[in-house]
Amino acid sequence: MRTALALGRQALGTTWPNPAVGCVLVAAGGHVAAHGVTGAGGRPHAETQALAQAGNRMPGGTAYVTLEPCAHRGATPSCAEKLAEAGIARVVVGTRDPDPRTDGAGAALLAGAGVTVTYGPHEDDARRLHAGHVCRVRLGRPQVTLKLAASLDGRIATSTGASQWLTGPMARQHAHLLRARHDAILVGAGTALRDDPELTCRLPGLGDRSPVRVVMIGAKTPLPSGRLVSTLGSAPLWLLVTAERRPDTGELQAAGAEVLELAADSCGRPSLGPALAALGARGLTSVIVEGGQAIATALLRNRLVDALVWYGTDAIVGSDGLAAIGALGRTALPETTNFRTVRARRIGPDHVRFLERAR
Ligand code: AOF
Ligand code: ZN
Repeated sequence: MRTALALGRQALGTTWPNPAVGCVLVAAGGHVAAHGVTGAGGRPHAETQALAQAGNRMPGGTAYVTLEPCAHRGATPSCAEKLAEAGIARVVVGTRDPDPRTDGAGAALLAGAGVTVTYGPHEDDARRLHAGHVCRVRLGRPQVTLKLAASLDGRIATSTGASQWLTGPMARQHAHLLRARHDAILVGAGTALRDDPELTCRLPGLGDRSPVRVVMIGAKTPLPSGRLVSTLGSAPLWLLVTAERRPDTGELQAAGAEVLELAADSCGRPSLGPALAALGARGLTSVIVEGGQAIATALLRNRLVDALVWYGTDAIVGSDGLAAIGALGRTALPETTNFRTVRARRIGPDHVRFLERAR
């Protein structure tokens, strides 16, 4: 199961609108007969690929699958049917698939065919691997992870706005890996203008793993230009705009950017809830938010952040620097304990903490 989870994790960011499932097939004799992982764009499913590799070696064998095998038939039989047909005796499932076409029906189909089905081990890891898929199925929006790089005192820039070199090269490479493992990256137009970022994954060998770049356009913020536009050939660019700003986007659309029109909030920006729902409807299962302060604060205020990746440096900037998070208007202390650290480690001279929303 750990191998299957690792396979799934490697495919994160490449399989949307489908989950990144990993599968390991062990033949009756106890040796690994095949591996499979969901294909780019979501098809073929992991089990299909593994079964094709295993040929006729599976009677009496065991399948380890990170997500409950699907029960729905498309052009081909469901994965649950295929596993049973291959003569597999036992299927070990990481976590249940909430997709209404499966949601227990995959396991039931297997059990009905005489296959033993068990859940776990490592169910927590399987849930984490498929959190984006589960979020999209249950809430209709992608899982939202907020990435921040802040000083010891929680500042993301000095009073002059200098922020680019806050964390060291190792933390920055790690952040590029995060980009590769998410379906999309979301920033506000202010950040796009100030930093002129590419928002691509530039790790050696992972150049083709850049996520969809999504920019939230406010009532007055300038439209993206510079690197986001010049790199349109290497990664998609989606613009979230209100009806009011839509007429401004013709040129960018002609250059290949996609424009999603949304209802405006009270400040004339696209409303966050509907914006995320629109991204979910387009198939995105996970987005990583990379700034700036306004969008991070608005997402937190609306309780739309599911996870945090918080890079910390040993620098002290002072209260004249820019705070990572703006005013939230929270007064009662219990309200402020929203996240818990699930993992933390050093990364070069810096630290990284992974936090999840405490349910
Ligand atoms: C599996 N194995 O590797 C994946 C599964 O549009 P379709 O027909 O490809 O079905 C998509 C659904 O299949 C998706 O919502 C999820 O429930 C499941 N994904 N299932 O058995 C896989 N990726
Ligand atoms: Zn399937």
